[in-house]
Formats: sequence, C-alpha cells, structure tokens
Amino acid sequence: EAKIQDLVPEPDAAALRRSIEYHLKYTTGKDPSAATLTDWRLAVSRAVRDLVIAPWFETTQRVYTEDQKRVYYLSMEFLIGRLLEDAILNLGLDDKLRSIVGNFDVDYAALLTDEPDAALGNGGLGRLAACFMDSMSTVGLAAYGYGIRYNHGLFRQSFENGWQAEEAEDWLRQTHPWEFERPEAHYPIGFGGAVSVDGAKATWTPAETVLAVGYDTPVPGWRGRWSNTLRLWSAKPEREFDLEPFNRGDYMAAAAPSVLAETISRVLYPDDTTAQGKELRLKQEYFFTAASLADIVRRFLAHHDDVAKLPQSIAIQLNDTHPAIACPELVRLLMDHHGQPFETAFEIARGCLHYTNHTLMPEALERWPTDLMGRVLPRHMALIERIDDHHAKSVKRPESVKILDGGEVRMGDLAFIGARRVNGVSALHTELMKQTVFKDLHELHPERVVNQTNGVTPRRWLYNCNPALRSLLNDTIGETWVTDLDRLEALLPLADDTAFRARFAAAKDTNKRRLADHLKHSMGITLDPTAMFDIQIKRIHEYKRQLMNILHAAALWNAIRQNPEKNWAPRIKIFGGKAAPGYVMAKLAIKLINDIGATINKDPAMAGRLQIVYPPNYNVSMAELLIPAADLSEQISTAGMEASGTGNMKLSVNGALTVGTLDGANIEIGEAVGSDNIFIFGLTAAEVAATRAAGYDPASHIAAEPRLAEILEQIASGAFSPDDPGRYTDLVTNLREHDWFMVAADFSSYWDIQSKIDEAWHDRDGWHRSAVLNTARMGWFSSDRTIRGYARDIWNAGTAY
Ligand code: DL6
Repeated sequence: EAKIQDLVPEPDAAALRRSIEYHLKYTTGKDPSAATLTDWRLAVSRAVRDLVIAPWFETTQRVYTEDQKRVYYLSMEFLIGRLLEDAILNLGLDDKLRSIVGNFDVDYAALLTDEPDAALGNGGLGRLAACFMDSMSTVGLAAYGYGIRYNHGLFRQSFENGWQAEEAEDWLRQTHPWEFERPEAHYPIGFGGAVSVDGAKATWTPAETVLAVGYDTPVPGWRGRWSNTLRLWSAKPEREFDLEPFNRGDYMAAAAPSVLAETISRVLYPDDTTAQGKELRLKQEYFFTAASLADIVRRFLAHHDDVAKLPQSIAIQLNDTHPAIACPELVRLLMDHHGQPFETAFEIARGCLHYTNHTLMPEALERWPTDLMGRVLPRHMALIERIDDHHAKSVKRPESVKILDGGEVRMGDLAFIGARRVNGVSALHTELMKQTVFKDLHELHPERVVNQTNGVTPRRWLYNCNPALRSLLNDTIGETWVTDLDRLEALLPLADDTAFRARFAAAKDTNKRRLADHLKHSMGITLDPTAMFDIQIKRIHEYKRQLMNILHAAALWNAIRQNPEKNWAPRIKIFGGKAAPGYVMAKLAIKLINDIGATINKDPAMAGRLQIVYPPNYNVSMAELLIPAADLSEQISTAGMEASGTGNMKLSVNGALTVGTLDGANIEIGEAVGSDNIFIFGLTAAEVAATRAAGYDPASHIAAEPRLAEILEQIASGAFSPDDPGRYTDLVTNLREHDWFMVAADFSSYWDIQSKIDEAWHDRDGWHRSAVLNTARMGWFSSDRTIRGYARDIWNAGTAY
C-alpha cells in the first residue's frame, strides 16, 4: 500500500529552482529583472503549493474509495495567518529555499513576511479552527473546513494619539496563491420571500438569491502525508448586472444585483458589535451554513442513496452558535427536497450535528428577533417553531427549555437541542455550562454535554515560530515531538541539568533579541532583552482585565519612585490586542494603557526598571514573534469568564511562566506544570459567584488597598491625561461603584503574586528550571490530542496516524 507521505517527492534544489522560474514566467508573467518581491513570493508559493497537490488528490481518493466517515467543521472564522512559511517548514524545504531564493538575489525573510495575514477571524475561536485544520490533517482524519471567504478580514489597528483607529484590511488585494476557485461548486442561497403549503409539502420561494462559490485551499498535514480541504464561500450575484437600467444609463441600478450579493461575504464582523448590521450577520451565517450543507449532502448522495444513513457517514461540528441554523436547514433539505417526514428529518439531522460552546457570557450567546428570522428565513422560522414544540413535547418541564423566548430565537438552545453532542472547551467551562447556561437542558439530556479541552498546533506554535527552541529540542530528544507532543516529557530530567538550562535560556534570549530588533525596526523603540518580557496578548475585553495589568504597572511606577533603590526586577510590560470598534470601554482601556505607558516611558527614573510597550495591529504573525520571547504570560481573567484560552497554552509550551487566575484551561495548565511553576492568584469562579451573590462592594476593597486607591485617584484627577483630565472619570467611577469584573477584589492578590514573581526572577536558575518544566509538561495541550478526543468521543471517526 502506497503511503501518502511517499507522494510528496523530495524535490531536488534544481527542480525547485526551475519550478519557481516557471511560475514567475508563466503564471505571473514576469521576467526576473522586472519581478517585484511579491511576484517572487507568488512564484515561490506556487512552486511549494504544487508539492502538496498529489497528496491532496490521494487523500480525497482514498477517503472516497474507503468510504471513510467525513468530518465537516463549520466555522464563521478561520484565523489562519500566513501560509507560505508554514508550508515550507512542514515540507522541510526551509534550507533549500533559503539558498535558492538567495541565489535569485531576493531577501528570503522579506519574501516570507511579504505575505499578508489571512485574518479571517477575531481571536480564540477562529484561531482554534485553524489549529484544528492543521491537526485533522496531521492525524489523518477525513475532514473539510467550511467558512466564508471575506474580502476584508479583521480590521487593521493603528493608534492615533493613543486611541485605536480602524482601517479596512485588504488581504485579497494581491492574488491569494493558495486557493483554487471552484466555479462548478456553486449553490443558490435564498433569502426572504414566502412559503406555500400544500398538505404536508411546503415550498419556499425566496425573494432574493445569491450564489455561494467555493474556493478551496489544501491543508497539508505534517510532511504532507495527508491533506484536507478548507472550502471558503464567496457570495456572487446570480447575474452580474441588469442590462435594461444599463442601457438607460442608470449604472448604479445596473450594478445593484452584484453589490447586494457581494456585501454578504465582504467583511468579517468584529465580535461584540451588536445591533448594527444584525440582518447582514444573520444572512452571512445562513449563507455559509446553507452552502456547506448543500455541498455535504451532494457529496454524500454521489455515493449513497439513502439519506437516513447520513449520520453513519458524516459528522458536522458547529463552531459556536454561528452555524446553528444548520439544524433547521438540514431538516428543511431532508423534508422539502428528500421527502422525509419531520420527525425522521429531525432525528437524522440531530444524528449528524454537534455543537461547541465557546462562551458563557449571555451577551455573546446569539439571539435573533423572531420577526427578523421570519422575514429573512420564513421556512426556517416555521421549522424552528416545530422543533421547539417537538422538543417541548418530549420532555418534562418544557417551559424552562424553550428555543423561542420573549420574541427571540435562542440560538444556543437551538444548537443544543439539535445536536447529538455539545461540548465545552475546558474542564471548568464544561462544568459551568452544565450549572449555568445549559442547566435545564443538561438535566433533561445528561448524556449530551462532554468536555474537549482546547489545544494548539505544535507545528505553528513551537516548531515554526521558535526556531531557536526547535533546534535545541531536535538536538536533545529528536524530532518526533512535532507529531507526538507528549515526547517533551523527555526533557523533565534536564530541568536539573545546568548545561541544558543554559541552552534553553540562550534560546529564550535569542527570541527576545529577535523581538527587540523587530520593534526597533517597526516602532523605533529600544527594549533591553535582559529585562523580564511580561506579555498580555489577546482581544481587549473587560473580562480579560488588561485594565488590572495596567493598574499594576501604574502602582509599580509609584512604588519604584518611592523606593528606587529596591532590587526591582526590570520589567517590560507588552500588550497586544484589538478592541471591537463598537466596544467603548475596551477602546478606553487601550487609551489608558497608552496614556499610562507614555507617562512611565518618559520618566527617567524608570529606565532599566519599567517600560510599557503596545505594538499596534496584533495578529497571528505578531503572535509568532511575541510568544517565543515571553518570560511571563498574563492570563488574568475574572474566574469563570474565560472559556479556555489558547494563548495561555502557546506561551507556556514556549517556556513562559504563567501568572493567572483559576479560570478556563489555566486550571489544567497548572495541574500539568505543577503549582511551583505557575503563579496563581485571585478569587476562584465559585468565590466570584458567591461574592456577587452576597452583594459585591468594590469600595471596601479599594479602601483596604492603598496602592489601588492611590492610582485610581491619580487616574481620576487626570495625572495620566493632563490634556483631558476628565477622560477617565466614568471608568474610575465604574471601578469604584460597580466593578463587575472584580478588579478591586483581585488587585491585592495580583500585587502580591507579582511581588513573588519579582523575587522568583532574581533566582535565574530557578526561573529557567520552571521554564523548562513548563515546556516539558505541556505536551497534553497539543491540538492533535484535542482532535483525537473529538474523533473518539463526538464524531466516532477514524484517524490514519
Ligand atoms: O475555544 C476557543 C476560545 C477560547 O479559548 C476562549 O476562552 C473564548 O473566549 C473564545 N470564544 C470566542 C467566542 N465568543 N466570545 N466571546 O472567541 O473561544
């Protein structure tokens, strides 16, 4: 039997060189003397892409021939970042290409970074989907990712006088060389209109139809031994333009059909933006879900004839509630197109569907007004009512578990009721799901909720982003850790080996210098690589408490000025992250970080002691530079609010020590690395809930913590905003009087743990020992383990490797 990895021929340098020349000339149509850096990048990308085509075809064929169960991962977001370097390292072509590209007199590093980030996601949820795609291919699971090919991904962030400014992102301006347009894979997707009923048969006549056109990107697993597909849908008009208004000279009206259609896949919604564009968001969700289901059913029927057998052949995973319309849509297809009665259709659909919940925050759980749903998707609205009734009739206490509630469709409940399995993304999160948002549904269906703790791909988040540590690991324990991350355990005894620790520390130092060089270049600032790099990188959100971190910086500034001679650990606090454009408090927090940062950074007494750095436009590529350079990882959410976190895993496996609350996957990370190698502080989730229930009073905490009282006073009086002293009045009042995220309650504990961290930093051997132990014990957090868990416990699907 031919192994798939044998199909990626190891190209010799001459062949690779010829292929690049070929693509430059015949695909891009450029002469080397006229080629731009981007022309070269496109040529190299195509030469590399050619190498994964054979295993891609081979995988598809094998899955068809063996009639393997296929997994379909439906996600509004795939935060994949850059693809070229990932593919090069995956195929082991780095050295060869560096020399070939150099011989063309082209800067190899510049060529790699010329690629724009594919920022088709907001944060954790979208990046998890990208890690899962990598892992599904690496473990050899037959899978498709389905999403939207947004013309504009997550906005570009800049700072204007310290305030976040947003600009449209434009990743498709140059050709995207990794995708193949599939004009033949197109589906009409309807909206609005009316439903006519004739006996048991319903016919939906939409008022408006757009075409969903697929674009396929191969996703090769490690060393190209298996390759799945990421299929992203782009919306196109059914007809490009109307001739009649054109002939009249009304060019706007002539182009109307295409403008309307293309709006659907035009832009990724930044999350937390509510109200605005609600209808468009619902249309986006239905658009990609309906296109994906049509494609899935078509593929199934090409080789099977009985739709009742769908659940044996396919498993569909809904990444959050965004594709939750899948349940009524699949029921609709089965009833209206395949003649199944409602009950059968619902059972078939439920047999295929599974739902991952990523947040317990009520404001992030989608709800659609019934009138909107009824107007945009009239057939689905009727089916949701029917599903709701059907479910209510089958359970005791039906009033507590209605999908339709107060004039709204509760998408979380629809997803739960329509799914065979529902999972949370960390042990704590799954428990809290059972106790809070899905309490009643869980009691009625106790077998349905399962946990699958998140993971991250060790390819991108260790092997690729951290060449210094990669070499050390390969030298020390061989390369098998790349697909078997538990192998990192072999490092355990080396934590006590002075020579190994020194090499480990040297790798960290290399990464810190790499980051310092980058920031020198991009921002013109100087970082001392011997200082502690204390890093918080994630979306800006009140529950993630970037505010607490910057308040700590301000308190530290006061303390250092009062006692400059104390042996302070030199710290550089680095922030990275974007706020949703409509999220006023988060944008104010950004301004506060920049205001406090400016004050600290210009104080000569802070030189060599404390510095604040906030590079704008945090994205996947920036994360690849920051994560390997971190000494300290800030994971300080209000306990009970961060579903899992995945940045926490990336940082720890790269040898950063975590300062964190007992929240999300921090708890499991703490269990893995050991309590001596992580800094835990603050209220637990149960204590947060009890404190709230008892009537939380932030003022008493502030009164008991003079450091916090002092900085709040300074902020309120305009010490950091002399140009606008009242800028933070509301923010401070909110902290003093409400403080929903319990910054005041946790501040003392945070201050104390940060003081312990200062002490620990001075014990260099102890610090490096803990850093080695973090890397050594993080193997379980590979997304390969997570995917094997889904395959076993949820999808009932096999893996080839
Ligand atoms: O599961 C992936 C990721 C978790 O690690 C984060 O803890 C969680 O906040 C994130 N959730 C989202 C979606 N919604 N909100 N808010 O991005 O999912």
